Amino acid sequence: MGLTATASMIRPVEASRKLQKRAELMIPGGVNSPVRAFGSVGGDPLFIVRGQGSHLWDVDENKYIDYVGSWGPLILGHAPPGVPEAVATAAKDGTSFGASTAAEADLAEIVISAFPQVEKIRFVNSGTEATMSAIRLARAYTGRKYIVKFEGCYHGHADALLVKAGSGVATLGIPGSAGVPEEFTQLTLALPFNDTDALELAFKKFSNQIACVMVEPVVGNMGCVPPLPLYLDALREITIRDGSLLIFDEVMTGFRLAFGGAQERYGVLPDLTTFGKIIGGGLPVGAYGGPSEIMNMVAPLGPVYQAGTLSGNPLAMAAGIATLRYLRSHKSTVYTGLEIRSAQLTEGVIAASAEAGVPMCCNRIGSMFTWFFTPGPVTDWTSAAKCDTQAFARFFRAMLDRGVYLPPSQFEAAFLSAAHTENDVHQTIAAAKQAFATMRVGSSS
Ligand code: HOZ
Repeated sequence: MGLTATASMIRPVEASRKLQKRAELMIPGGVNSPVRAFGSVGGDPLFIVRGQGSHLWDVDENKYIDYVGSWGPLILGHAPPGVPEAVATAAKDGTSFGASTAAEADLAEIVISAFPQVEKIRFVNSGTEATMSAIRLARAYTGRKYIVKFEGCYHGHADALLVKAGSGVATLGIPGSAGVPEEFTQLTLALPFNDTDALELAFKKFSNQIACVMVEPVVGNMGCVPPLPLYLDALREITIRDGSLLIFDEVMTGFRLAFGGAQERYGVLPDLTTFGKIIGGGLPVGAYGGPSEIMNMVAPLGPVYQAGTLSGNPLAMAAGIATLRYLRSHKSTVYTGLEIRSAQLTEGVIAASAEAGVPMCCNRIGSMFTWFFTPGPVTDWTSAAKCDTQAFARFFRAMLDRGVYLPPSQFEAAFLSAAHTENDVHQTIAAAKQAFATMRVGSSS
């Protein structure tokens, strides 16, 4: 039941293991982002050689049905027709200029057309950059210092946001990060998600001092946790009442839950929106946007400084344009298909868990979901933290051995893409049935 790296009985892992050992000599933990190290699930981190459609192949020639999708952006699957070609065409003309190209306005036009509240947008290189810039802007616009975030939400690794964070921070079970002076987080108020009373209280105590409330409208970073009915409406109402800005971090949900993101799906419009890698078709991109009145405060028009040599780089713009144009012209079929297959998949696995007597629940919104190893319900970080993470680890490894790649943490959302077929869904449910059979009490697989 331990999490040590024992060789899989079912699939070869030698080549991945060898590469991991080599990487560990030069890169902390052998990885360039902590959750890739499989620390909470055990076993050998995968070294990927190729992705196509719904599948990944590793260096040991194992093939997996992929439900990570590069942590969300690959809504069309790996290397979908048109996207690699668009990147290759752009690359032939040069990879980066540190100067403007027409593609930036082309991508801006598509994002703005999908998000009515976004009149202007600034491209950056990651979700982390997007969220920290949006907060700087909110503070400048309101002239206030405090920010509100929610326990279990993760908005990248900027100092002020590493407070009771989800994702890798929750996975590692640490409260924040060393190297962040206490003074840097004193202006961050971390409240329980889905708790309107807690928010009311905070606004009472810090009336006219809170610059913004930043939230993942559907949380993906403590696993998938949707807002309770009318919760987002309450956030909207309370922030308007106090003159604070509401920021939706749609790094995961933008273009994923609907073409217009969670704000379209729930009908609640924030002041600012942050975006991530999906708008770059999986290449390194982030963005933040909102009404001109607020965005015009960003340099060079206004006093809020934010910059980046690679921001709006032509390769990422090309991949983003190709991805979003495809999504826009196939909207109804893509999102309907994602809904149907994701429901089949999640319900099939939960039925199998019930049959096997494994206490579990599932949260799903559209093609974003998590199987939690707790009877549930999971509505916030307190309930998510009740999960049996050891059971999740055993399930994760058993699924991997059967050719299914899930996020290597209980506290990350899984994603289905438009490339996943009914056959993938059936295979995954069959794998889950076998995985549950290996998880009987006392089993060490
Ligand atoms: N930001 C990603 C979603 N939680 C996790 C990926 C990573 O930290 O590498």
